[in-house]
Amino acid sequence: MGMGKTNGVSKHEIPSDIPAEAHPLSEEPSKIASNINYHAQFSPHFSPLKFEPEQAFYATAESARDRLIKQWNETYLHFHKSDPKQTYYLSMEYLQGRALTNAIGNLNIQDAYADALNKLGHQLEEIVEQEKDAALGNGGLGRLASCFLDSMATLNLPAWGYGLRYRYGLFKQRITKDGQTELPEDWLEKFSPWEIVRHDVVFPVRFFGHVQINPDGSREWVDGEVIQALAYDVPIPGYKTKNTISLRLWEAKACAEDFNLFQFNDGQYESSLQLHSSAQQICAVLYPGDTTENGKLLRLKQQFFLCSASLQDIIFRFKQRKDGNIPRQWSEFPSKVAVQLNDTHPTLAIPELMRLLMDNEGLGWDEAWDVTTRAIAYTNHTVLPEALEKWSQSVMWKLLPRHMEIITEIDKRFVEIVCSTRPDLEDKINSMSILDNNPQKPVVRMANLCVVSSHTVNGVAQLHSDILKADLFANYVSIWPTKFQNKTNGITPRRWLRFCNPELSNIITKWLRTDEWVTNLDLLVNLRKFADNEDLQSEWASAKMAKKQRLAKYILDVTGVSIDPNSLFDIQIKRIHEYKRQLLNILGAVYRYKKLKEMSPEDRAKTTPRTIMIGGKAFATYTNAIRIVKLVNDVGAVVNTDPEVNSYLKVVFVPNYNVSVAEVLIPGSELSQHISTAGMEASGTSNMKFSLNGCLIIGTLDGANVEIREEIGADNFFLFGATADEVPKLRKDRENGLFKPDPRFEEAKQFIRSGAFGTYDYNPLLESLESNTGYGRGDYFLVGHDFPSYMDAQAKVDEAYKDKKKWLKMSILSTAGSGKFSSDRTISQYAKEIWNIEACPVPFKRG
Ligand code: 26Q
Repeated sequence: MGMGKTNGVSKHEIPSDIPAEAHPLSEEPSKIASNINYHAQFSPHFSPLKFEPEQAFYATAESARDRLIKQWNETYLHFHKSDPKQTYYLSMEYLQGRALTNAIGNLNIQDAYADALNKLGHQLEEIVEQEKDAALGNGGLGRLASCFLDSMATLNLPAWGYGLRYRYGLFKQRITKDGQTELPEDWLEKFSPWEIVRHDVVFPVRFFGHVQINPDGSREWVDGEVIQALAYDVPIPGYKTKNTISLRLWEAKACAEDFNLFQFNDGQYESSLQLHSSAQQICAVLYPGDTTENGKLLRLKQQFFLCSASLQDIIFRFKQRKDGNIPRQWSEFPSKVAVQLNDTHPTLAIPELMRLLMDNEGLGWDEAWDVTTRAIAYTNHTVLPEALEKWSQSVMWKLLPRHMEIITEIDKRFVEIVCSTRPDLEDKINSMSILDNNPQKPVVRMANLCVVSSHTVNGVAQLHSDILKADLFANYVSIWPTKFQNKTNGITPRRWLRFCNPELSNIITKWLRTDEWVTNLDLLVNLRKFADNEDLQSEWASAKMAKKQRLAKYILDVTGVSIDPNSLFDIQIKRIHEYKRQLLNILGAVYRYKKLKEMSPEDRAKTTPRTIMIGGKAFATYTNAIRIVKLVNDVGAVVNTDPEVNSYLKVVFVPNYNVSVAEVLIPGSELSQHISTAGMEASGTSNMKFSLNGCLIIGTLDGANVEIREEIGADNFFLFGATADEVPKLRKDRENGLFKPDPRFEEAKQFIRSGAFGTYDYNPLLESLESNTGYGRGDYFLVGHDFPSYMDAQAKVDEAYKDKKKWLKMSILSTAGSGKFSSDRTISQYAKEIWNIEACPVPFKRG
């Protein structure tokens, strides 16, 4: 049915017994099919004669969107009537990935959609692959924001996300013989079926200009350029609940008055459209940075654009939800509004809220400060000094003159109070102040502004929060001992197990005799008692094998490399960064390869066959990261084509790592590497995703690894490396020439230097691993120190894998111990301990 050749336009034909009729809410497959057909025929995006997988995807997505819109309107109305305290999550990044499986899965209507598509001659699995990832983020921080939205919706919390609608998301990575090249990622090439433009929600955002003092003494920011922020809403459905919240993404626009028709008619096209072009730049691209200090004015404009538009919207809603005709008191604001800053990127929300309250609403300083500090909370995601945002004071004065007045005043009051009440901190105040007035390079320290102005500051894993308190923010802790909290990150079990790994999910549901684990992940501990059960183990092994086969097929499709599903699948996927130590991984692989080459065929046959997969994007200007990508590819090219060795070892670089690729890799993984230098990875979240899918971890005591190991048991974790408190001394020793390298480490480096993997100049990269050289910082990331214990841990992995029963047991125990890492747990803690908000479920109406 449906496939035959018709008029030369499309191979797929919609069967004539399926009328094109709108049935937006029916749950019956034939009516859903009609509704999909209706969208295919009447949506203005494609010719109605086409019903290829691509058109089928858009029509299916639009039919799912019909349901979401209904729930989403009901949710908005319900929140409006109930008037609860609401959280606004401000983030420069969201890594949403694909939305179709998630939407119909959360609506619990997946099977009916699969049936409906069958009737239309398509397969659901094929259709969902048509969707482009929405990659409006770089990595962990952006994906965390997306997991949080899923949990907020699922927990029925009155909460919203705010972000920017970047025209181009994170770049597409292509691998050539020269390594990585970057291409623009055109996620809106056709259109996104999930966003709803809100032409009625527009706010002006000003840049530049100056501060005017009015006759009554009030201050007002005037002139400069004014750009319009237009809202696009993406509905975020909760799992098996009516609650559907919003991710509001702002787009920058100039308005018609800004178009100088006179100039245009005079042939001055560029100047006539000057503001239009200025507006277009703001949301043109996501800023691709995980560390590097770079790109100035435009990034700052983006940050302010997000903050100003979002706060105007929040204030508008606060005023709109009044009690009858009685206007709200401003003192009520913090009991109605919680604003969470996802890192320092939206710090300007602080002076912007102060400005709106004082200059627009007429509040005095003290009242505005009280309201602001009680509303705002800040999450830190890094301790790397180069990733702590600092903005040039002169750039800030130029772009945001009123905000700089306000920041200066916040700083002055803070310094005054510390100096008058805490003489013991006198010698610390220079590092604690918000303004760094170093005449060489005066800057605003955004993290300090956040700490001073927020009621709560949190880290993202226990170790990270401890380091923040002991180190980065130690002086503030002595002033505000209760301001600092930990909120260990989490991941949504819907996307990261239930939907990406239905095979394993069904086994879990069968053995737990309930699917409640999907919203109560702690129930997974009940798998522990079956960890030795042979039936469970054999079901577990087949589910893993199915996912390994799918992964092998994927790798073949995208790289042409054929990998053996019977080998140990070992994966490291994350942004390429020296502190994450992909270099340690590849040096280990190089050493393994060299030893395999030296072995007799008999000895080789006794080794554990391994497929090492490494994926991740490198920031284009981060030279060493780019070199690491090249090295992994070069090692792979040699190893994979070496007939002596390639049935025992393969090394694959997985191109263009993103959310959808992760959804294929993680379920098929058996070992994953989380091997950052201790103290440097704030949390990590992919470690949680792997663990949840029954993958074992080789890792350092860093970030959330520490807690994962606690939960699943030390016996089930391959630990190695220095601990965070040993790191400073080891670095000193290294500088002082006290470090004695392990011969295996020297051998691996020497093998690369010998040209075994080609003639590319790897010296700068390898020199970064040496002490006191011109390059790098003298093995700052301690690859050399950790190499021997890493290799020992890898040998234990090889041994453990030989004992299939033991490995399966460890795998089951990994899943069983992952309950803590649900983002539902994380978000419940934020709701209770930071936001002070409560669930506001939309009632299910009868009939
Ligand atoms: C900073 C200044 C200027 C321009 C860009 C940036 C910038 C942009 C993105 C700085 C950092 C980022 C992203 C950071 C990030 O993804 N951090 C990760 O956050 C995760 C969620 O908490 C943690 O699990 C990871 O450990 C952390 O690396």
